[in-house]
Amino acid sequence: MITVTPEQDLAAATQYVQSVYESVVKRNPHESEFHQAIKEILDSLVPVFAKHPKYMQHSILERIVEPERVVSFRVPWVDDAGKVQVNRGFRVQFNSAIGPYKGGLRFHPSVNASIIKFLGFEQIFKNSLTGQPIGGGKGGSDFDPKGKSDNEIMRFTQSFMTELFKYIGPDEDVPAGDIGVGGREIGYMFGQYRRIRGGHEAGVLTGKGVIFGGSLTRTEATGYGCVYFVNEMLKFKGLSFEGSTVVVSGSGNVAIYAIEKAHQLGAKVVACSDSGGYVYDANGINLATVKRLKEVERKRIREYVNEHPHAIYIEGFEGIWTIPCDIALPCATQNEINENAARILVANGVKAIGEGANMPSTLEAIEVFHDNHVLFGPAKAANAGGVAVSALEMAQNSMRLNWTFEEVDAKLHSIMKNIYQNAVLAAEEYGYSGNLVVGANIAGFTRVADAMIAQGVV
Ligand code: NDP
Ligand code: 2IT
Repeated sequence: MITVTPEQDLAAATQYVQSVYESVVKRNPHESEFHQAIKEILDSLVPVFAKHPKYMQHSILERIVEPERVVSFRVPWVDDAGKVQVNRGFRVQFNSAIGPYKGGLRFHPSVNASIIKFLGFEQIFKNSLTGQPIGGGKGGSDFDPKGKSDNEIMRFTQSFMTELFKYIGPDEDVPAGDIGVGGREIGYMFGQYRRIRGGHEAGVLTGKGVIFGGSLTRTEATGYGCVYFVNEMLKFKGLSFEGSTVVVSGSGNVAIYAIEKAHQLGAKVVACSDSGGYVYDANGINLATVKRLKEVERKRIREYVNEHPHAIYIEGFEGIWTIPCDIALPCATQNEINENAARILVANGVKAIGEGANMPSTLEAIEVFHDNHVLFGPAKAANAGGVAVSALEMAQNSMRLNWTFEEVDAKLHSIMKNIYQNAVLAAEEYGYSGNLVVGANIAGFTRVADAMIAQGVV
């Protein structure tokens, strides 16, 4: 009888993962963000394949890296000057093994197939981690909302939905917000969907206004959830937010509510940013000012110093990571912390990182954090609170009732604790104790993979 040693299992799994990665790169050339997201997950799954060859036998990886459907479409609209503008819209429906496709829409000039695919791929595992019945998807457009009038935003979103509505529905695919898409945009898209469909299908979008089916706490969920997650990591080491210095990048939806919760837990957040630059306020960021500037007036963060002259504004957002802090919460965009920024954070004594944004740290930066024993909460786990409460919004819509802010917040808190526990346990089970990247990827993957096996080759 031929016996297979654990080393041989590991070698076979490593080879399998490498060959799938190479074929993804070959079939999806020039999609660097997508390759990066695939590499991070695949590398951490090697021990799973070594221990459970059934996933290789069922070709789960080959299937999971290929989206179930990709839609790309023209979005024509007329600007305020009467000129016709054309943008490109996307929806990537990545995996529906455990529920309808679920994930945000991003409006940003950088949006392309690679970015939507990386986000959609990550979403599969994040959504699985929440324990809710939601599959993975993502969409968006290269439309730039900056400087557009309210009417232009409405015309664009209506045109976008006029095409997107064919592919979505409360049981098919449920979009929500992401960069450049908040309550206003969701409201206009919901209005257009309702008009075309001729029915009030509240569960088709999440992040809606509370008066037409939105969930209380959805606005706060990603930022609050990220801080709840980091709090679990800190507690494990006998640390806390109380009295700590925090740096948060971004000043959008995720950043604002991460700052709010960090302040509530007794921390001092000394900096935040937008794509133009960052503000440093040694007294602690005045959140009321940031909320008004960003949520109401839609202005630039540099305006903060006009109202708080003791604070300073520095052009260029990358420099924010040179500010000494105990806890860093990247809440702006992908790859905003590179290896060099990670080294500076470590040299300045950072103790914990919580990824509010999607894939904000490069693979090299993550390695620096792990090598230096910095507590690291990866995006899929740390920012899953937003989509988790989106699933709670879907549940409320199906039941035609509304939970209170406190009820939803309590559910969010317990979901974030569970995600932390599951990531810790999965990491331990596979011999990577304390590595939450590996733990989150494995815990998220196995649930989807088992559902795929149970449902046959589809
Ligand atoms: P917002 O549009 O509300 O805010 C984004 C913030 O990040 C803004 O301050 C923006 O500055 C800044 N930013 C965006 N792109 C860049 C860039 N290329 N370089 C530098 N700064 C940039 O988006 P959200 O807060 O919703 O999203 C932030 C991150 O969190 C994203 O990675 C998103 O995918 C992720 N996320 C969001 C969730 C949600 O529920 N909204 C859930 C989970 C993750 P400016 O205004 O100047 O562009
Ligand atoms: O990245 C994300 O998880 C989101 N942008 C939120 C998705 C959602 O469906 O609420």
